[in-house]
Amino acid sequence: MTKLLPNAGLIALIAGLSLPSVDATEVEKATNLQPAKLFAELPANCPTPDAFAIAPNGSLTLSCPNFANNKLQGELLSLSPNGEVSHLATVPTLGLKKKANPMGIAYDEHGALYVGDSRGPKFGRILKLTFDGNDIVNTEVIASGINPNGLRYHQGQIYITQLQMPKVKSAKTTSAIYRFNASDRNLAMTNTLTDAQLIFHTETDNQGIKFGLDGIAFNKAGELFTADLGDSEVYRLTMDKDGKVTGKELLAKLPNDTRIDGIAFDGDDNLYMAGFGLNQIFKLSPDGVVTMLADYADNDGSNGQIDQPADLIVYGDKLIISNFDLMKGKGIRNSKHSKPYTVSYIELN
Ligand SMILES: [Ca+2]
Ligand SMILES: [Ca+2]
Ligand SMILES: [Ca+2]
Repeated sequence: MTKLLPNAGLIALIAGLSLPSVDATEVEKATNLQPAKLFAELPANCPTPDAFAIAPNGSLTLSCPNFANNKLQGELLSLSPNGEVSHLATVPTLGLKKKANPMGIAYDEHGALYVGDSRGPKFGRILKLTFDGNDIVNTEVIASGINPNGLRYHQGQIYITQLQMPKVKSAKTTSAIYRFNASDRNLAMTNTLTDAQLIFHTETDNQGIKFGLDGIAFNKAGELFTADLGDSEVYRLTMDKDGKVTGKELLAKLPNDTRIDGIAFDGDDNLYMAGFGLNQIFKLSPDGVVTMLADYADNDGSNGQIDQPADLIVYGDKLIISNFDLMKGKGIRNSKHSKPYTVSYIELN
């Protein structure tokens, strides 16, 4: 059975961040809302950085889907702890004509990298890259026929978010989470609700922003969390022993224009959220308190300014944030895609 427990007080508080009646014990606003610094300036082959994973050697791996320039390839960059950038690998196209669009990425305990190749619902797929040092020695397809966005690896399983399901005829936008075994190969998905690997789906109420489940993360206890971008909601999901989602609990509801994208935990189970729409970063504490950590005006990303944050990761004592800086339009604070291409950080301690 699906349970939904909206925290009415929290919803009211976040919706009214500027209201004097806000109870500061439940929702806080950090005193310095422009705390971000430049972690790395990215090369010309990474104009739209997306997701992060910590590599076996302790460096950060960054995915570059490069939607801003289709003449580029899909790239993976390596960032050292002090922000030095080097090229890790070009994501193989495996016979397809168009470049790969690597988005969500995660390493397993053996050092293989799973990549969400977001090339549309027909040709999109999950790849497994096996490395020898910095060289890709094998690329395999776990599954295709889905358009992955967020991706996590947990206990031998790969979990991905499916932002939209255009084949599902419903009044509202349908989106989903799929789960694959790391040992799966060449599975063909239909991108409909009949796929056996689909473990959860939902509908996005806000039809002004037709994107659904995007961010995905596990806490220390192995509980699964996800964020609906169009509704700017964060859920905790419960799964049965077969991995099917049996319940969802609403933990936070932000204004729709926040557009929560990537989410990531720290070691104390604080959940950080990338506010893609309005250049904001939020923190949700385990006891349900939401703090706005960053709030940036429209900018070009220089000096570490948050410029359309897509995803984030806790890396040592830093919260590292990718600046996607591409989408614009109604309700989106970003007005222009431009250099510099950057990764920002916020000091956590
Ligand atoms: Ca995302
Ligand atoms: Ca910008
Ligand atoms: Ca920029």
